[in-house]
Amino acid sequence: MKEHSTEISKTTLLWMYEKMLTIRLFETQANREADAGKLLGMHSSIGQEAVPTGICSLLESNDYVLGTHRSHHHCIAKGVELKNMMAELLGKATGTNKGKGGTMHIADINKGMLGANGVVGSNIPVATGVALSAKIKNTNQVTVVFFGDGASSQGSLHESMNLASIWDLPIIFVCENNLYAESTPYEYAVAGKSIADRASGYKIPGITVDGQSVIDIYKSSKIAIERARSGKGPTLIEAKTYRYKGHFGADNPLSYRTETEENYYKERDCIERLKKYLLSNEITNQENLDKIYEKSLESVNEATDFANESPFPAPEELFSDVYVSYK
Ligand SMILES: Cc1ncc(C[n+]2csc(CCOP(=O)(O)OP(=O)(O)O)c2C)c(N)n1
Repeated sequence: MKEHSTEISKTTLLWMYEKMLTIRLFETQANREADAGKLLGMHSSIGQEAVPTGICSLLESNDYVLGTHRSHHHCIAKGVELKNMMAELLGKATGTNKGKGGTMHIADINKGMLGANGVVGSNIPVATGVALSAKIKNTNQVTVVFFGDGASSQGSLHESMNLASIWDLPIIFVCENNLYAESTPYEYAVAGKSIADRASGYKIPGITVDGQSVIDIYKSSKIAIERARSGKGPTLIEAKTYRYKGHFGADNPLSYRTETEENYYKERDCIERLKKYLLSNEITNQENLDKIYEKSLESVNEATDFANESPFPAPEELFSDVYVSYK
């Protein structure tokens, strides 16, 4: 999905609405599958849908995205098939990674999704290398790497921002600041409080944006993507967002945060906000939004049936795909 005009077209706005809704419905269903004991260790991105949706609405299909342990929303926004994603979550042979990666290691190179990754901060230097490769090969591709506020204090980000700056690499560092790294508040763990401000030490733009507003994300990332694509170098975007659920499935009862705080963010829900915008500006009507809901739900239900009906990988597959042959 790409968009070149300054204003956001109706097509893009509706695309963003459908994407965010699909991510939420997919994750709601994935949580049900987890509750039924079919998958373990799922990190939900519910609440954070706007961040990759706004950015990916501007990317070309051959641009690259790299994610984290919490990456279902990155994958869906970049266009990975729901059927293969759900199958991967359930460890099935039809999954994006033949059922061997699971929820934290989804990748689909054909869609430009180079991988989620369970090791915090580890994809940032990988993405920097990907951007370096695009620059050397002069392919005009942009790389976007997502990470959390916890990862923002890892050395890997700082080394990567430094190299990306001196080499003017076509990369966008996107921090989804959901206020907590597991149960550690970012206000405690991030010196200086602002993650965006850290960019100034590397002479690159650092932008703070309301991560609950897909329109604000779109506008900020448009500037960053144009900068990267025109050879001017990287940008760091800090998107202030919130995960509605626990860090992962077993993180209950969330005693490290308050109901007042949760409600504050839920009242600014990204899907509801875009819906209000679309209706109050008469860009669409409720009937059309209902149709989008039905379509999204159907695609998630189809993906779930596909995943549940798919076979597990054969035992003899255990040691295949471990190493890549470059013959
Ligand atoms: C190198 C490394 N250290 C610790 C962990 C354990 N761990 C998994 S997720 C997480 C918190 C990450 O927080 P953040 O970067 O803010 O991302 P979020 O979970 O909020 O999306 C930690 C410490 C890990 N997976 N990898």
